[in-house]
Amino acid sequence: MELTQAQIDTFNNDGFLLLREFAAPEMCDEIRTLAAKHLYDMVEPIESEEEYLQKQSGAKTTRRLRQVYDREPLFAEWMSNPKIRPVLQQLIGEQPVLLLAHHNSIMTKLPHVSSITTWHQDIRYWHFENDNLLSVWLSLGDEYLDNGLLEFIPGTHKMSFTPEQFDKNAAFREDLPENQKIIAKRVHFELKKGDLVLFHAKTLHYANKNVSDEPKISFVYSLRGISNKPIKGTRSDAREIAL
Ligand SMILES: O=C(O)CCC(=O)C(=O)O
Repeated sequence: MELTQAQIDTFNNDGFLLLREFAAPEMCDEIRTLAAKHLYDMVEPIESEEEYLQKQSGAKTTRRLRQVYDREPLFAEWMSNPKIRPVLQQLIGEQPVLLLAHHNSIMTKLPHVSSITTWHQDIRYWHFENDNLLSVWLSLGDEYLDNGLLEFIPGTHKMSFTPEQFDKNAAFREDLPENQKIIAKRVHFELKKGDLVLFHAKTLHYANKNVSDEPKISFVYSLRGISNKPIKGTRSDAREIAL
């Protein structure tokens, strides 16, 4: 598959691009079934809600299965899917490289116990020579506002912010009037099984808690352009796979 120039322009202008019905529903079901088993068995490494909220608590509510590339052959197959390669190449402008240190995850928002994912740029904890970085989000079921749908603020990947616009956890502060004007431009689009969202690592995004009765489960992985090297000695300087 190849993108049209209009789709490339949308990604470059907005910092995200939606591709409907990209992945086969049967594959999504298979991934979801395998993921549900890892979630149910709480197979480590896991990011918990308590860790995300920096709470000292013995309880552990799963928020994300980490390091999914090595968990199941089907997960690795999806992350190196040949159909998406030309799309990645078009958006990144050079050979894409899978980052196993970042967003190598199956995200979940469990009903009633999940938290809000505050406005943030993924790049906040990443360390590369430049920001030619993106993530691929695959919806494994219905995603809508009540179960924690992703929301984006168009154009924020091209904006410059001051450190004061973020809190100590690098979340974009909602209490500042200048930030509120930016947040007012938020957009969302409901997702169905197999839909894909590609988004730039600097695009501000957010997801509400899940107040529905079903878990929201999505697959997300990240890539860099081959010339955009990780900074030595940082968390980003880890195992990668050139596609
Ligand atoms: O909570 C979600 O579903 C979104 C997750 C997210 O944006 C992130 O981990 O960067």
